Amino acid sequence: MARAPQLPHWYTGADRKPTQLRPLGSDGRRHRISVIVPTRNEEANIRPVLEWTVPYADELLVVDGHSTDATREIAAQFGARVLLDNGRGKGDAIRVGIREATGDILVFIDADGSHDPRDIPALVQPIVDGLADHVSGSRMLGGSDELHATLHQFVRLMGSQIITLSVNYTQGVRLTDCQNGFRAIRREVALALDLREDITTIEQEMVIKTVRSGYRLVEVPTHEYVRANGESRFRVREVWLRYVRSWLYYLFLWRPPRRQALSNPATAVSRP
Ligand SMILES: Nc1nc2c(ncn2[C@@H]2O[C@H](COP(=O)(O)OP(=O)(O)O)[C@@H](O)[C@H]2O)c(=O)[nH]1
Ligand SMILES: [Mg+2]
Repeated sequence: MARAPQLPHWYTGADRKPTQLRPLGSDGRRHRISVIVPTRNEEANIRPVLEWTVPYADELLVVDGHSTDATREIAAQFGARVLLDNGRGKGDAIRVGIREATGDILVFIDADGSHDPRDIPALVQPIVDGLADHVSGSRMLGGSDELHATLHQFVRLMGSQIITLSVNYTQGVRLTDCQNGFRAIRREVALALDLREDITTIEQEMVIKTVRSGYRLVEVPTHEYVRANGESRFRVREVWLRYVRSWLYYLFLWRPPRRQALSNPATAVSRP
């Protein structure tokens, strides 16, 4: 007999109260939040994630990687606009989401239960308050249940730390996590970054391009929970070369385009 799906820890644990999102900027502008959820065969995980995400989303986009299970049907039941990626990976899905979203603030959250939707206000608030253009959840500040247990996870953590250190030392910043999938970003900025990566390397692409373009990147602690059911498709041995190539390319060879309308991010945030 099939086992009943596990609920994510944050859903059942009574650790914290839900937090409120205040979408009204200091200039009186009401920001619109689009939450983008990349999915691939997440029928066992997606319900609690969407249930607790819906209250924060003016628009909910599920960008699906051609799931062969009921993921898309479940997403539609939660009122999500369901789109398909082009079959190239999670980065592809994120780029589709950025292109299709209509909100001025985009939030990315995984569908596997690794991220607690109640952290969404903490990610969005610095943008609403005009203090950041891009807010990344940090597993180093918030803790991770997925990065420490096995040798594979340890290798992944070490790689991620080396990349973060290199960004810090070359760019004069003090980041702790360049590869988390839980983040919020102004849509204008996400478009201006002209993202190209097809797989999870898009996370470090977003962070490095944000810093090198001079946009304001802020980190907030977000805890990473173990995926509620099933297994991650991430395999270090399959993707490490793509990670190394994109890391070195965006950090040393890529040239940030001249910023035009966005040259004063503070003004851009408060524009009606
Ligand atoms: N649309 C889409 N989503 C994907 C793809 N691969 C993974 N995802 C989703 O991206 C999120 C993170 O994937 P996961 O396998 O947990 O990787 P990890 O968290 O980096 O170990 C989950 O919500 C997945 O369902 C893909 O090819 N297309
Ligand atoms: Mg995961």
